[in-house]
Amino acid sequence: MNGNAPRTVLGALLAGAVAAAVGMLAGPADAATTLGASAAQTGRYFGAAIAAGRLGDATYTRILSTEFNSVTPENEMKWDATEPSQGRFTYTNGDRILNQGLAQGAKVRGHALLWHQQQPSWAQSLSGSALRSAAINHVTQVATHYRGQIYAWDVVNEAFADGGSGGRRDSNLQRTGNDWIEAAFRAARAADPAAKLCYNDYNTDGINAKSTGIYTMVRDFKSRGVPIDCVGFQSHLGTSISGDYQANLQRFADLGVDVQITELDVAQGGNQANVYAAVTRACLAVSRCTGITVWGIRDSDSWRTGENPLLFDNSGTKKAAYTSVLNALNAGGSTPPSDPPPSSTTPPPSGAGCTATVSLNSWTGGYVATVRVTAGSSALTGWTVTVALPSGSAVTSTWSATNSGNTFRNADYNGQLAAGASTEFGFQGTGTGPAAAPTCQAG
Ligand code: G2I
Repeated sequence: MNGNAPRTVLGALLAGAVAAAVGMLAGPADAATTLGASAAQTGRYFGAAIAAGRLGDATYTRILSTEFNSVTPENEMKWDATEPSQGRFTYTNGDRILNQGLAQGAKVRGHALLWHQQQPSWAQSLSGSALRSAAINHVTQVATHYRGQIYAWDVVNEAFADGGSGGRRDSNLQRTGNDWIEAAFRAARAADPAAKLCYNDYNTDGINAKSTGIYTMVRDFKSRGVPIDCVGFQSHLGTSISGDYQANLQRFADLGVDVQITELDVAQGGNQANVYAAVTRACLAVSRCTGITVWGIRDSDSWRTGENPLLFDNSGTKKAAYTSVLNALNAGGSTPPSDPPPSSTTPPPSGAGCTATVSLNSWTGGYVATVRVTAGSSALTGWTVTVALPSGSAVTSTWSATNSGNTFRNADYNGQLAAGASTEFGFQGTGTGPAAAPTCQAG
């Protein structure tokens, strides 16, 4: 018995020391210990660009799944990757990124539908209307493949010129006509009404000629009802940050779009941790800044070879910049407004036959309607939905149904519904969308 006494005392001392250490490490009750969890405390995400080719690296995937609640494919959803020859689409690597994101409960940012770089060679050799229709088809096909699964798409990337002009960059896409950007946004909206649609660019990290050119375009789009929901600020930064970084984000947010930091990396130098913290604080201070993405995980994963611009070193160890970002996130900030619930109407009580509900994604001058058809107490072999459209509204495109004016019939593949089962179709229209519940008839 006596022999046990010293061990008991030692055990008690050890237990006390461990408890004290745990208490110190735990910190304030609401301090989260990963980037994603900490950002989520204010309703934001913290993401990383990831590469399909690195998903077999255990250190990489451990950090990815622990720290990040959003992912962006670094290259896998670009035009050259998804449509290597015209009309032949390959989604293997894009799908790997998507599935990794979904499996870990992360948002997936799509990047990028149209860009003057990383075009397949067949597209580089096109021009004029052939290029325009190939580009719009590309947007439609890729956004349709990922329909319903992408949080936000970079629909158009880097279309503005550097320097003082504030104008568009010359490119094969620009030479198809100045309206190529809005055509791309409209096609993306029709293909995936649930995704937020972003314009994304670099050297826009303050109020300057380039960011003002983009600001003017976004303001014009909002005033004419071109569907745009967000602007991405890549934020590939050097050793300092512009004093009006936050003010620049705010002026875009004030136009009625979300803003996102989409490709953050910062040259390593004495200031790296401070610059990272300043960007984080700026996003947190702007209520419509919905999240931050860093462009890679470890320094060795970065496109900026030798600049060590990321939050983890080559061996996957957290850097000072990591700690400064986590602390800034844990200090809290404004809360993004939650998305307005889609306006929806109440279905009539269900019996035999069917019911339909509609939800709207509207902008000035247009809308996308998603209609959910639900079978009543008996199975259906077909359905017809009639939607009352206000005067001045016309249907311009329909998917997963055929229409004649405001009457929609099931497509070949979604007419048969078991009792109580549902399907969806959608349409895009001009003017304002339906305000009353649609009617649904079996057959
Ligand atoms: O350039 C940095 C970023 C600027 N904003 C748009 C981003 O999409 C862009 O990302 C980079 C990727 O990080 C690089 O990984 O885009 C580059 C292409 O412009 C990517 O580089 C390419 C190489 O140029 C190719 O040779 C290589 O085959 O990555 C490809 C896949 O590893």
